[in-house]
Amino acid sequence: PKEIFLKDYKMPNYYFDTVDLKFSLGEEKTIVSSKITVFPRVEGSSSPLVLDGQDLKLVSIKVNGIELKEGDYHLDSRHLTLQSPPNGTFTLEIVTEIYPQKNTSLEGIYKSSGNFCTQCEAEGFRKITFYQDRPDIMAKYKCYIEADKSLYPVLLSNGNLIEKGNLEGGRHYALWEDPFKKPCYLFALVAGQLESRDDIFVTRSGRKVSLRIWTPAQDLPKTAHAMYSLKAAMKWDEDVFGLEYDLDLFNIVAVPDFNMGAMENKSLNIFNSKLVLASPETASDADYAAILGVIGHEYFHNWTGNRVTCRDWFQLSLKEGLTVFRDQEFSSDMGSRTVKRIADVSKLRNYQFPQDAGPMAHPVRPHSYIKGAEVVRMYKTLLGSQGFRKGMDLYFKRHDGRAVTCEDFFAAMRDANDAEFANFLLWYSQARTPRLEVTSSYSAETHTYSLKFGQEVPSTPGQPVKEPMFIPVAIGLLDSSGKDMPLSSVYHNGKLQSLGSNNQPVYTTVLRVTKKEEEFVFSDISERPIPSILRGYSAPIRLESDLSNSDLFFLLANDSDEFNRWEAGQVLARKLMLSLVADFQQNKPLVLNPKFVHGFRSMLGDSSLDKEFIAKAITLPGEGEIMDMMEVADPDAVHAVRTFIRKQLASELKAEFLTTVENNRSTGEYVFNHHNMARRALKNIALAYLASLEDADIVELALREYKTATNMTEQFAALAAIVQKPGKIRDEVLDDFYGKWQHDYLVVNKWFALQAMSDIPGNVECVRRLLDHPAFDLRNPNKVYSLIGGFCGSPVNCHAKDGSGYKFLGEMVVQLDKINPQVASRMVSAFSRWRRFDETRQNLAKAQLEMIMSANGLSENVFEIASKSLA
Ligand code: DPP
Ligand code: ZN
Repeated sequence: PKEIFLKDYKMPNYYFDTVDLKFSLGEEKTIVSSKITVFPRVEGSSSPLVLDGQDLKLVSIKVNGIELKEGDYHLDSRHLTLQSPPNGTFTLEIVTEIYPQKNTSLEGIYKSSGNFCTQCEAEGFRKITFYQDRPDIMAKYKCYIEADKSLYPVLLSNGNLIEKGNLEGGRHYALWEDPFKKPCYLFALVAGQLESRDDIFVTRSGRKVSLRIWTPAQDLPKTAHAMYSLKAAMKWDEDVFGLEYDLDLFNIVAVPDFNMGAMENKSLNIFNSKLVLASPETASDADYAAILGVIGHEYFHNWTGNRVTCRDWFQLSLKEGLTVFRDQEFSSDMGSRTVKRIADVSKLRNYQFPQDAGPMAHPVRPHSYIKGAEVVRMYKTLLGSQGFRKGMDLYFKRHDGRAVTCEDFFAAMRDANDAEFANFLLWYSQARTPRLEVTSSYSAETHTYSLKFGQEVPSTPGQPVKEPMFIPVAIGLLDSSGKDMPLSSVYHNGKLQSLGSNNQPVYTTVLRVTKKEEEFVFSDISERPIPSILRGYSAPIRLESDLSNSDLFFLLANDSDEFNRWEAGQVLARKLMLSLVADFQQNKPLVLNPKFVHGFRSMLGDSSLDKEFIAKAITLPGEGEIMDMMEVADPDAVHAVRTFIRKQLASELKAEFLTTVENNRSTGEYVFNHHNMARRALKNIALAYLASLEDADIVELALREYKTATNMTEQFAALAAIVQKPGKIRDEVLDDFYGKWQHDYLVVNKWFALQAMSDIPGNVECVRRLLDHPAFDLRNPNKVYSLIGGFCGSPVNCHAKDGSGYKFLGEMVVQLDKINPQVASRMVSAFSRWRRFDETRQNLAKAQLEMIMSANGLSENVFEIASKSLA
C-alpha cells in the first residue's frame, strides 16, 4: 500500500448533489441500490470518475438510465472507474450485493446482536456501495430501508422520517431524508429489535426536539444517565457557544459490538453500549463520567464535524481536536475543572507523549485527537474566552456546510481577533513534544525577575530540523508567604509592556515564547519570587525548570493555581522515582525521603482541599510515564520502585488511610455529582494504598468493603484491592464477582480487564486461560480491549524479559487481524516503542513484529503500524 501525504491533496473532478439509497436487508444478502446526481467540478471537462468500493458484488450500473456493459467501466478490488462519463450533470445508478452477517471488521454495514448497524468513518462507506468515499464530497441523502418486520421492527437513518408502511411477505419499509448536506462518513443505518427511552428538549429558539435512546428492551432502565447527559450537552452548547440543534429528532443507538467509543452520524449517533448503559450497581463513577463526556462529544460534533466538516483525513484534528476540547470544557463545567484538567493531562503524558517519542510520532495533523484539543485550548489561552468565541462564530459564519482545513480554523481565530499568531501553525505540522527549559534569576537591586526560556523540538524521520514553536506560557509569581504577586510590567524584545489594565493588577499573565532562546524580565518585584510556570498546563510541552525541591514543596503547599499544585507534586514524585530507579539498578537499598511522606500526610489531612484533588495528588505518576523519561526503559526497576513507594507510604500512613476509608464511606443512595464522586475517589485510593500491605486486618477490611458496597464504584475498588495479592482469597472473590455479574457483559468486561492488567508475575498464563473462558469472544472489540488491551496495562508482564508477553501479543495480533483489522492494529501499538528497551527485549519484540509482517494476508491497518515500527 502507498502512503498518502497531505501535499498530494487534489480536488475531486466530480461532485455529488443528491444521493438516494435503497437497502433491502436480508439474512443471506443485502441489496443496496444507489442513485446519485453527479456533476463535474469544471464544466465541460471529461475526466474519469473513480469510485471506491471494497468487498462489494456489483450487480448493475446505469448512467442516465442506460445500463453499462462490461468494458464501459473498469472494476478492480478497490475501485470502479468510469473512463468517460457524459459531459455535464448525469445520474448514476448502481446496485450492489453485500453480506453484513459475515462482516466481522465492523466497518460498513454489519450485524451486532442480531441487529443491523453501520460504521462509516473513516472509509467504511465503500464497503456499502461504490462511492467517492472522501469527506469533501457532500451531498443530500435519502434512505429507503426495507426489512422483515418482525425481525427488524425499528428502521432508522439520518434526518427526518418521511414515510413508513407495510410491504408484502411480512416486510416493511421506512424512508428517511436528511435535509443537510453531508459526507458519506456520517451516513448511518440501524435496523433491529430495539426500544427507546424518549424525552424532549426545547431549544432556546423554541424548537421541540424529540430525543430517543435505543437499546434492547432489557437495557432501557440503564439509559437514564445517557439521557441526562444529552440534555445537559444540548443546553451547554447553547449557553457557551450559542449553538442550537438543527433538526426535530435526535437518535442514539447503543450496540454491543463497536470498534471505537461512538460515532457522530448526523442525527443518528451510534454508540458502543459501554458508553450509554449505566446503573449505580453496574457502572463506576469513571463510567458515568465517560458517558457524560462522550455523549457530549458526539452531540457537539453536530456543529464541529458535521455542519462544518473536514476536507480530507489529514484535517482530522479540525473536528476531533476541536470537539475533544469542547467535551473537556463541558465536563469541566459539569464537575471540577482542575480535576478534569489533571485527568486529561495525565492521559496526554501516559499515552500521547510516549507515542510522540517513538516511530509512530506524528504531528497534530493528521491523527492525534488529544493533542489536537491542546492546540485548540491554546487559541483560547491566547485569545481569552470572548476572543475564542468570536473566532468560533466567524468559523461557522464562513464555513457552514463546507469541508475545510485546519488553516481555515486558524484564519477564523486570527481574523476575528485581529490577532498576531506568529508561527502558531507549526503546531499542526511538527511532530514530537517540544522541550522548554526555564532558568530564573532575581536582582534585589533592580527589583527585577528574569526568566530565560530555551526550546527544542526533537527531530523525527522526515523532519530532521524543527523550527521553534509558539508556546503560550501562563505564569504567576508567588511571594514568600505563598500569595500571588501583582504583575505590573514585563520587559521583552527591547520593549516594556505593562500588564493589567485600568490599574487592575494581574496575577497570571501569558508569555508568548516564540524563539529558540528568549528572555522576559518582570519589573517591580519586591522579593525573590517562586515562579508558577505553565499554569493550567497552558501548552502541551515538557517543561524543565531550575526549581529546587524546596521550591516545589512550596508550590505544592501554596500555589493558587490548583493544576500547578498538583504538578509540583508530580515533578517531585517523578524526580524521586527516577532517583530510586537508579538506586535499584545499582542494587542500593531503597529509602523513601521522609519529606515525601510528610507531604502526603498533610494532603490527606487538609480539609480545605477538594477530595478528588487529593486523590489525584496522592496518585504517583504511571510506570509508563517514568519509563518514558529513562534513557533505556526498565519496566522491572520502575515497577519495583513504584511498588516500594506505595507500600512504604501505606505503612507509614496506615492510620491516616484507615481514617480516610472510614470517613468517606457511602451513606444512602448513589448520586452522580462531584461531591459524592470525590468522596468515593478518595476512599478508593486510600483502600488501594492499604491493600499493598500484608496485614490481615486490611484483607478483612477490603472483604468487608466488597461485601457491603452498594455501588459498582466501591465494590470494584474493593475487588481490585483484594486481587493485588495472589492466593485463595483472591480466587474466591474473583469467582464470587463473576457469579454475581455473569449476566451483565459490561461488568464481565471489567472482570476480564482487572485480571488482565494484574502485575502478578507470570500473569500471561492467566490471560491465556481467560481466552478460553465461555464469556470471552475474540470478535467483540470490548472484550478484546478488556483482556488483551488490559494485559498491555501491566508493563512488567507485557514487557516481561522472557518475551512471554510479546509472544502472546504477537499471536493475538495475527489471529485478530483475520477477524477485525482495526482492532488488531490497536494491539500492535504495544510493540511500537520496542527500541526504548534493552537489547534482549528489543530482539524479542522485533522478532514478533517480523513474525506479524510475515503473516499471510496481512491487513493494511496492521501493516502500516508494524512496518512503521520496524522502520
Ligand atoms: N468520530 C468518532 C468520534 O468522534 C471517532 N471515534 O467519536
Ligand atoms: Zn470525535
